[in-house]
Amino acid sequence: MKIEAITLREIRMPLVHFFETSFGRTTDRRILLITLHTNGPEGWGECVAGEDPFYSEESIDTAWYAIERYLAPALLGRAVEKGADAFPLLGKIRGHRMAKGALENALWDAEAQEREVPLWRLLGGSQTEIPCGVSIGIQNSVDQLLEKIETELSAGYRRIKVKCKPGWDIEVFAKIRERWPQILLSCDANSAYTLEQVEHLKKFDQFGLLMIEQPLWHDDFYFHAQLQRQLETSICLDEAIHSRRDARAAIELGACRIINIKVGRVGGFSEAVAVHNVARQNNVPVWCGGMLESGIGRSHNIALSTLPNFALPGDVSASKRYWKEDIIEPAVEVSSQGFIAVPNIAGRGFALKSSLIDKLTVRKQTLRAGVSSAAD
Ligand code: OSB
Ligand code: MG
Repeated sequence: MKIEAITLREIRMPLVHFFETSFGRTTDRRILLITLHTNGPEGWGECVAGEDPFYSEESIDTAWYAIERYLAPALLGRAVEKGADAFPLLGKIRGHRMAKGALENALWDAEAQEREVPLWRLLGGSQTEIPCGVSIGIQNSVDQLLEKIETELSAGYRRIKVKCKPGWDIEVFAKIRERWPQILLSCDANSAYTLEQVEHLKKFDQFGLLMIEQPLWHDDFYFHAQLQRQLETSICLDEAIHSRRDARAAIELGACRIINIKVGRVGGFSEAVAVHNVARQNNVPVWCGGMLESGIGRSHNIALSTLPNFALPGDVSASKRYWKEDIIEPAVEVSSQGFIAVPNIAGRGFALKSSLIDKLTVRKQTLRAGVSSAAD
């Protein structure tokens, strides 16, 4: 396939309910979508960078810049065979993994169409249905949170993850456990604590949590390893893992017993599969994280979740939890048992709602081989 043009596009989508983490509240999403135009099929990718550089150093604006200025020019005009060919072509540019991931995933998306195989098969997946959990943000009140948990449990979700931070943790877990002593429950701190709070974090052990996600600094393994030695609850790393090498270092240091894989955070499908493989060789289970994706990112997360070591329910959930109307057809649905049935059709398995995408687009730019830049 020859990469002839790359379109960057920003869409705006209001969330059906705000999403709050220890680093802030999101009510409207600004999402960067990539279209990779080849001489064959057209591949789509979603950049999972947030509106602001709070989860990681990337944001939609830094991703746009990196793609326009450096990443797209490294791909345009190139003849490539497969999705995995993108990563080495982008290797000279440091960081910007979410921007790279959007491009690489678009190429995998095109490759799956060209080969007429489901994307999940191309990635090496084997699970035909994937277990789903939900991530529930910090709410205005504990009662509101309990109500949300009730709704998600009756919808069939198999694991509840609640966001936490100092002041929204022990008391909240106690209330949840009082009502649901047995459910699979985990928490995600998004780096809200320091090692000075170890005595406080030890109190989390009494709640039988499946894991505590990224309790300490976003870029740390060493102090997580110290913390893990003092906790019964398993630590799961999210923010800190960017590569297969990070995964190996974190596992060998004892910094975590579980890994959350987000395909954007590690720079695309190739590295996500590699992180999965390292974890598998070390008997560390993984699960697929989410970044409030639109249907394109969601369909790519579903494909990735079919790999064998995705052993725990992920944060990949139904479109309707986020969007009034998703940009794919059909929308992602979850069964009453809490599973997504993986579509056994070529490509990403979900069609695009092109006119809706056009309606939501606020900014668009197409870059062509040999042409410096053209805003449409
Ligand atoms: O840490 O997993 C996280 C959303 C935005 C940024 C970081 C995280 C999250 C989530 C949401 O937990 C997961 C989802 O998309 O449902
Ligand atoms: Mg997380």
